[in-house]
Amino acid sequence: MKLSDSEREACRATLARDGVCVLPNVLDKEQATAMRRSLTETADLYRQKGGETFLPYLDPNDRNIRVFNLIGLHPDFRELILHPTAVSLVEGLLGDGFMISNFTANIALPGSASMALHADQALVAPSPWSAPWAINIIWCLDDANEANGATRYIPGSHLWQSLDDLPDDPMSLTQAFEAPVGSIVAMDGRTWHTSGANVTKDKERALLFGYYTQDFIRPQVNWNVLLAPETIAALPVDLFNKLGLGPSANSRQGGALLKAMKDRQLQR
Ligand SMILES: O=C(O)CCC(=O)C(=O)O
Repeated sequence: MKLSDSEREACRATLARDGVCVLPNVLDKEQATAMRRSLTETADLYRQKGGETFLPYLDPNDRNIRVFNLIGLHPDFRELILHPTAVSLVEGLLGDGFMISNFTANIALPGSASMALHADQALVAPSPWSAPWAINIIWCLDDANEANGATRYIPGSHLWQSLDDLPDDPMSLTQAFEAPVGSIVAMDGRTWHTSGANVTKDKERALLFGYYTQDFIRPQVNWNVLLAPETIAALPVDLFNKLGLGPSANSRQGGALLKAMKDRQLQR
């Protein structure tokens, strides 16, 4: 699905107002089912090789299955992270100099409970959080709703600039998003949120979290270390660059500044 100008504008307006915007039908049923299958296979294989999918520092019990390093573990996720609709939303908020900071999955099984409330931008940059420097693109590989533990967020909390702006009982302000399988949910990196509790008997909730930041922020993972050399060697050039694997690192703003200075000198 390619976003029309009016869809992009509507999403941008909702994101600016609430800090979250749901966009349905980005993947059709068949694509979402295939991606869900890839996720299950990836999680199973990761565990078979000795990887741990329960992370006690994140989740209160083992009913959340966490899969990190999706980029390294399956080619489908290498493609998904630069899906044109996702990129268009990311660029709408951050501009085209964004980098890929992380790509992870959280499958909330029946009985899973909420993690700690947090904002992802606050995890990677000091306050004040006065501009959007990060965004999550959440892929819904199952229907997501309040009962099965859809992400809970606080509408408008992306405008809070520091911990001082948090109210006394922020959890009471959270609401779950509702999004059918195949949707993406764009979430401003400053939006305070947490995983919901899955109180169903038998409904799983698989979400993927593509996390993108401005290029002056160090990614959450070190892709050079995390990805196998043969994976890096086979990456398409756009993904290679957006993972920051090329030789130049934090030089984009500097390049623009030097050019501006030169232009000024030429005018004298
Ligand atoms: O699974 C969720 O709904 C939220 C996950 C999350 O916020 C995180 O892993 O940082």
